[in-house]
Order: sequence, then C-alpha cells, then structure tokens
Amino acid sequence: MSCPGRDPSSEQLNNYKRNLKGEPVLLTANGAPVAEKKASLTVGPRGPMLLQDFVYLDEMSHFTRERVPERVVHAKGAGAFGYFEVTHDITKYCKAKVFSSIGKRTPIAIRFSTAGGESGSADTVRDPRGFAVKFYTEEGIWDLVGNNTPIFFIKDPLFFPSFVHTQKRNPATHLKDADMFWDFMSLRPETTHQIMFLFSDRGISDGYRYMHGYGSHTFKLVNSKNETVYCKFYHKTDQGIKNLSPEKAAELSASDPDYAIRDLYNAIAKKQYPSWTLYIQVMTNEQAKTFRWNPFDLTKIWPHEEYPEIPVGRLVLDRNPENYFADVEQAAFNPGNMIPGIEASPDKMLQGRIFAYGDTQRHRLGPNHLQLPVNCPFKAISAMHYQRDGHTPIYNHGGAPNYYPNSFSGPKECPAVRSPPFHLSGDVDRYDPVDEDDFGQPANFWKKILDEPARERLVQNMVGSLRNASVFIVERAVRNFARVDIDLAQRLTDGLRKCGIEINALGKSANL
Ligand code: HDE
Repeated sequence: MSCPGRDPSSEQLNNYKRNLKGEPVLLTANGAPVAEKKASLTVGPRGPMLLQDFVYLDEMSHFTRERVPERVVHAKGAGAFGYFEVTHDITKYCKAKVFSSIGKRTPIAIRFSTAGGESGSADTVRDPRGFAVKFYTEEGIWDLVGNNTPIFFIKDPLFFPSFVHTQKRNPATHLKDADMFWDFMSLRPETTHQIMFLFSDRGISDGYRYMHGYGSHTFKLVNSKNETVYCKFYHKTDQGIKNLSPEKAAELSASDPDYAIRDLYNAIAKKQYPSWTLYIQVMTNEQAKTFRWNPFDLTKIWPHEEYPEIPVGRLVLDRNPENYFADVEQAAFNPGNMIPGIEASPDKMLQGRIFAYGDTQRHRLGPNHLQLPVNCPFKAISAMHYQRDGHTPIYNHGGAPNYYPNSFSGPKECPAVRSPPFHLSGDVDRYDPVDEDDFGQPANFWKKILDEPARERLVQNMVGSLRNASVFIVERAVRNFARVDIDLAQRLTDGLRKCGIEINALGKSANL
C-alpha cells in the first residue's frame, strides 16, 4: 500500500511490488530452494550452529564481500541513463559515427558526483562536481569524463595524488585540514583559476540538473579525409544554472545529505527529464601553434569570442538506474575509451588520465569490468578480441582462437580507422611550467565575469576557508591573489581582519 504525497524515490519499493508478477521463490545463490530463512541451523533451540548450514554460509560469505573499493575520488554520486541526439552536422570535423547524421540517437549513461568526499558524504558541499558521460556507440564506448568546471587545479598529472591528499583527510587526525589544502594551493599558483571558480557561487551547484558539464581537456577530432582539428566539448544545462547559498547548503548537509541523488531520481521518475546541449569549440592546428597560451593547458579556457561554440546535439536523461550498485557503482568511466574520430591531444593531464582510469577500474572491479552490462560496448558490431580469462569473465569468447595472427577466422584489424600520423619532436625532460601566466584568466574572471555582489560572495567564501589555515600559509595565498587583482587581496585581508586574523601579505609598504 502506498502513502499519498510521497515522492517517487520514497515510493520505490511500493512501485516494485506493484509491478511484480507472481510470488518469487527464495533460492540460495546456486539456485536451490530455501525452506527456512528465519533461523540458522542449531543443535536444539539454544545450541551452537552447524558448519553444514549452507543457507547461512551462502548468505554471510557473500555479505562479507559486498563492497568493492569506493572510488578514490568522486566516491559519492548519482547516475541515470538516456540518449544523445545529433541536432547539428559536425562531420566536416569528425568522422565518429556517433555524429554521423542529424537525428541519430545513441544510448548514454551519466554519473554525476562530488569529488573530494567519501561515498557517505553530503551532496551539498563546496566541491567540483563530476559529469561523466558514457556513449554506447556502434564503434565502441566513448567516455567523456568531465567536471562542471571548464578548468582544473593542476596541469601535470604527477601532482594528482598529492593534490587529492590535500582534499582528503589529515593522516594523523583523520580530519579535513585547511593547512594541507591552502599550503598546496598557494605553493602551486596554477590552481588559482580553479580555486576562484570553486569559491564562487558555482562551487555549490543545486543538485546535478542545474549545472554545465565540460570535457575540459583539449581533444583531437579527425574527419573522414583524415584531417584533424583540436576541440573542447561542453554540455550546457537546458534547466539553467542554479546554485545553493552556503547557508542553504549547510542546512541541507544536515537535513538531507543525499539531496542531489534524490533530486535527480525524483525528476526522472516524474518524467521531468533533464537535458543538456552539447557544444564544441574548434581550433585548427595552425591556430594551436600560435595561440598565446598553451592550448593544451587544462588550467585555461579557450576564449569564446575567438573560438565560438558550435552546437552538436542534445543529451537527455530519461531512465533511472534499476539497481544502484550494478548501474552506477560498477560504472567504469575511462577517458582512454575513445572511438575512431576522437583522439587525445598532447594535454599531459589527459595523457596521465588515460593510464589512471583503466588502472583503477582493474583494481576496483577487476580485469573484466568492461564485460559488466553497464560498461560493455553492446552497440559495437563485434566486440571481439584476444583477451581471455581473469576474474569473472562474463563472456570468454567460447571456442574462438585466443592468439593472433591465426588461420581460424579470429577477429582481424580494421585499417579504415587508422589514425593520421602526427609529428612530434623535442628534448626529453621534466618541464615545470613555472613561467606560464597563471593569473591572466583569473583576473578576467574576477573583473569581467563576476559582478560586484558575486565578487563579495567569493571573498566571503574564501575568508571562511582561509581563516582556518596557518597565518604564513594564508599570507602566501593572499600574495598569490594579489597577482590576480590587488583589490581581491585587499578585501581578503580586510575580511580576515574582521575574523581577528591579521596578515601582512605584501609587506607594510604595499599598504595592505
Ligand atoms: Fe579524475 N579520477 N583524475 N578527473 N575523475 C577518477 O577514476 C585522475 C581529473 C573525474 O563518475 C578516478 O574511476 C587523474 C580531471 C570524474 O565514475 C581516478 C587525474 C577531471 C571522475 C581519477 C584526474 C576528472 C573521476 C577515481 C589527473 C575533469 C568520476 C575513480 C591527471 C576533466 C567518474 C575512477 C565516475 C574519477 C584519476 C583529473 C573528472 C583515480 C590521475 C581533470 C568525473 O582514476
């Protein structure tokens, strides 16, 4: 019996029961019927248990293995299914069949997430949100694993483990630690752009429906003549952007920590299908050579005035997961999952990610994770290869030959999808790009993108976090922000003073 006025997520079990046909029989995992499930097998009503109680052993031994490792980052998330529909022709840039004709639909899965917290953490924290899209194309899986921000904190993947440690817990106290966070950020000024985005209003999106998504990296597109351009992908929300105030977000963290998961589930269940418009920006190889910034630098955007947005299609989410673990927890996204026509650019961060994601999925879900229903390339014409065995292969290719080359009709190469060659040269070294401009785009964000009330909120949000860090670290951070705009540094200094924290960021002569 259902209770009136409850939302679809609360009604899930009632709906399940209503839709069920017949009464299922309880079985053990090996399919034998269970006669009694309310008591374990004992010698007399008060006696000890017997090792022969297979019903108990079967149940408990599976239970003790119920969890797979949670994602090391982006552990808390919500997922849904839907489709991508092409609305504009971009075949002059890209030969990927997913874009081949207007009106074409490709099934998709999306997982949204917060980035830093554990899988039980609150949805409404200040954090970048993950926006990972899996396209089930006939040429295989294409994963566009982005965030709701066009940029990132770092530009060399070697920093990533350290960067993530600063977002997680102090190894001694097991608490989030403002010193760790601001120490790292202030020592690496390339984080400035993303930090300003994070502490702006967009740092706490109102659930997952009201935010944009960005592929963030520069990718390479290849057309049917094997000509290439560089490109950025982004999804603009058709619901409009909505953010939560820090006060409302804090209230929700206490009253409904699963706010964003609930919002997405209920919207889809009520048929208010959220959608996004996919755009690309395109840069030619010649433009990339002379662009005033490194076009592969993930801490910078490509200005829209110079590289206008080109519409491509629409993503619609119209189906909730049936089973969270199978459909969302086991979803394995990997920026290395690309398809003919979409390739990597020299962006070091993208290159680093191409290794890390497959590696973490093999650890988290095993070597055959791509055979799980949510991950498998079910639209691909023939998902045939020579990989065999390992933990839990779902499809192990029967009697097909397991070596290549062979004379027994094993799968063969497809020369038509060969990537165009590209030229590389340079001295092998470890290049720390300390001399690149880390403050020009943040300055533009402060002066031109934010209006005055938004600037003031950014300052308040930063002061609320900086005030918890050691003074020498705060001074270093504020000195960096002075390089964005002296007014920003002044306001931070004033705001900190109101909290009883005196800093001397630029020395007395700077009149700060
Ligand atoms: Fe991730 N990131 N990341 N990341 N990331 C993971 O992969 C990593 C980066 C992003 O819903 C992990 O499956 C490295 C940028 C999302 O399942 C891990 C680097 C962007 C998700 C990993 C980055 C992202 C992840 C953890 C620096 C936006 C969740 C679990 C080179 C453009 C996907 C997993 C989902 C998850 C590594 C940087 C977005 C450890 C090494 C930049 C949305 O492999």
